[in-house]
Amino acid sequence: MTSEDQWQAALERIKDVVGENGWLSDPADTAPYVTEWLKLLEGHCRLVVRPATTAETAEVIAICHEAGIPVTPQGGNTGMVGGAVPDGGIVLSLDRMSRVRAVDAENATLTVEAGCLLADVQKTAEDAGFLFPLSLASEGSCRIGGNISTNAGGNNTVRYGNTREQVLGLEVVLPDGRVWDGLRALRKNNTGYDLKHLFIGAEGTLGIVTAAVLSMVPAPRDRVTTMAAANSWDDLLTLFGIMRGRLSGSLVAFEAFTDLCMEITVHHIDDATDPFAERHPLYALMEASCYDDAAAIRDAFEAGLGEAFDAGLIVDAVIAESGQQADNLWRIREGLPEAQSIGTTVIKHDISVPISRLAEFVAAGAPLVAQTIPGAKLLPFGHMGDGNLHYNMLQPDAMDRDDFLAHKPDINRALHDLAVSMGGTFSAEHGIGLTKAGELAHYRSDVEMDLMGRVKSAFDPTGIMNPGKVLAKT
Ligand code: FAD
Ligand code: 2HG
Ligand code: ZN
Repeated sequence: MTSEDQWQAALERIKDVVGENGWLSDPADTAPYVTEWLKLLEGHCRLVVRPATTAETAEVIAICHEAGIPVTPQGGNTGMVGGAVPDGGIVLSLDRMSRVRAVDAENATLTVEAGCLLADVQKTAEDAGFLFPLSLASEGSCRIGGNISTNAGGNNTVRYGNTREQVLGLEVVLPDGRVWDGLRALRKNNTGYDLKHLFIGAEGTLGIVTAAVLSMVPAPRDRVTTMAAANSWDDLLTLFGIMRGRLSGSLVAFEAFTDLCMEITVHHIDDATDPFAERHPLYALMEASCYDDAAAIRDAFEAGLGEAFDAGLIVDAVIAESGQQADNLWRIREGLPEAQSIGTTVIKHDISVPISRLAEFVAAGAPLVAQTIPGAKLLPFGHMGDGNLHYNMLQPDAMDRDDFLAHKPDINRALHDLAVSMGGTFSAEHGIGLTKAGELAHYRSDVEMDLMGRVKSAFDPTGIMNPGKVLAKT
């Protein structure tokens, strides 16, 4: 038998395992699974496999292991770094594994399958009287297995941390088809290496997450949302310090964006309206959760904003008077990922630096962009309260798309060098995937790359799991 015959036979066995609703091969059906959300990369695969259970997933992976077929795991395919884009082999989509297996209110935990939409996980927690605090603009289409595999950040991390902080246990199909049942719902468990942390953020290179035990937090009784306008990043940084001091653990989000961001979302996104009478260079969107007295939180915000006005740090501010108004303020921020690329091309960054150096990064980054891509329009926005900025830029009016994108490696390197020189990193929340594997090898030390390579070969000695992602093909 040729290896092609062996592959063909293996693919037929996979089809038998998952049944006729569990696979797709027609290019019209597979297209959404091989094209990434950003539409910059298009992959190819022999089959999209959609198992309905962990047992089916394990059987499929055992066959792939035996035949040496590469596997690209996929959740909602909303990733920003090409991690779910296949280069041959099969796409293993978790989209049919979307059951909630258990809700334990006394333990404040949920057990869900990896294909649950993040929005459904949030709703399940809400129905049980809790909050599942992970919140991303993609929550209607990303899936919890994808969130876990990218250790997604998002908008509430100032208070609740990244996805890693919400995960207590995992069930994983290993690259040889065995199932690791680590679905423990424990908050304390010091029994050897904590294996789940290796799979969180591994971007599908070590195994397939099929289910997770997630920790819920008490549902806040209310929230207070406010937006302030400022003239400089330095002023916003000082404002953040004031608000963090006054609100302490109640501060959930501190997002920042520029006036061009405001302009493009208001222009492109339905229901996004500028709450201010005049335009300003910068805006901060802040939210606090109220577990006790909403009036006290509101007072703290008002006092903080008053202090910032008196010090000349902000020039205007609005406090939402209703949930609807709060949602409108969030609409501006959450519309940005979509709005920024309508009718133009965007080069994205996902850097983080110590919060104290964020304004310095913005100031030092601007001339680098001007030198490397004259005329590029800067569009920085993001999770200022975490020191994580999407230091994005739009195509200059006078430059065509291909010329603009040709500058990407140079501007990436310049800005990544800058972040690293400030004690920061080139990838704060989106991960490495395909597009940043070269940067990982460049910036991580030989010792780190050696250890990561050993972890990879220990879990996946034949290299079938998401090849070329995180660790570049050698
Ligand atoms: P996919 O894109 O399908 O996969 C991502 C990676 O995980 C791939 O490497 C894939 O192989 C792997 N993977 C997926 N499922 C599994 C599994 N079950 N087992 C093993 N590996 C798996 N990200 C943020 O961090 N913060 C944000 O604020 C944010 N906002 C966004 C807003 C928009 C509008 C969009 C489009 C994206 C945003 N993202 C954000 C990026 C993206 O939504 C997240 O990275 C998300 O966690 C990806 O989930 P997914 O289910 O779409 O995963
Ligand atoms: C966000 O924070 C996402 O909105 C997407 O991480 C960032 O589009 C981007 O660059
Ligand atoms: Zn982000």
